[in-house]
Amino acid sequence: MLVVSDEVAQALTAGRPVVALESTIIAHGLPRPRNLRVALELEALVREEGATPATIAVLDGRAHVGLDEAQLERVAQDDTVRKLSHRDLPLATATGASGATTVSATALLASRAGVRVFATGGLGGVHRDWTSTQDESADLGLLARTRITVVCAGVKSILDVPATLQRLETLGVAVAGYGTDRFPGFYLTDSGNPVDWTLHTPEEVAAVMRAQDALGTEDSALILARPVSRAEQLDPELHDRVLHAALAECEAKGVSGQAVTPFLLERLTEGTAGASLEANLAAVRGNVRLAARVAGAWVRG
Ligand code: PSU
Ligand code: MN
Repeated sequence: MLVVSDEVAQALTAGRPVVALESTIIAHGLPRPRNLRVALELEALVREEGATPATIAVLDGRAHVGLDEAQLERVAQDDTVRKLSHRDLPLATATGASGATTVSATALLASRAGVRVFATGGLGGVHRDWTSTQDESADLGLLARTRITVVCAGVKSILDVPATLQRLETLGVAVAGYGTDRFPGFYLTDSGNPVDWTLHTPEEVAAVMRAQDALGTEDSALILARPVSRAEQLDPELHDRVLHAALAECEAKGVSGQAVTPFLLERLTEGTAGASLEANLAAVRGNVRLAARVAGAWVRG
């Protein structure tokens, strides 16, 4: 059921660096037709840094680790491609469905295939209306029991960031800022929250990964939070204004479950005339490059 592409399998066997990439951001997080160009660009960035990209998705009931261009096109363009979190994987594979994988499903499949480093934009987390909806992304629980390093720009700013950080602490997931002691805010350089640990080089990150294994604690993740630069971030005032309108609209329209995150991301793109999209892409590009360097340091041991 797990189909590892020849290119990814060869890289893993030869001990070359591999970076897992998620597909939900492509299928449901970015507008078309830009999403396909971004998917190809992210893979090219991984290669430029000397690593092999492994974009992950489920196609016709088969979980793929490493997609070719035609498969990436399907993920980006096919309306029947669902959004799959890890709980959906057995349902999708057994019924022959196709779907893009969220952070939780991507991390699970990457780790099963032996890929240790994964890059994305922002993690899912605790939604702001948690007390009434109990909407907490499945990303958090899965990362508490999966040995993978996720390079991200923090958690999506549409969320309750302090509550998400608290949940990560409770769940025992390691979190470190990359070159910063502030937890990044996805579109924003700083979420307004501190982070307890700061790492400065890919080699230092790889050393933490080795320490996780050496200590033999439960198989949890390492979250490496890399901020988007101040020059590339979304204007914080514009961000707050548009987000508050989007959250109100989400509630008024009764959007719930898996639809919440794509709805809010789309409203932010529209409400900022594309500025949030550019900040999102700047964050993802930087994360992908850093993940490739971390994967390099990891395999060099
Ligand atoms: N990061 C982005 N854009 C996205 C996502 C992350 O820059 O679209 C996706 C990830 O796949 C993440 C998902 O796992 O949003 C979270 O969705 P939910 O809140 O429904 O768990
Ligand atoms: Mn959710």
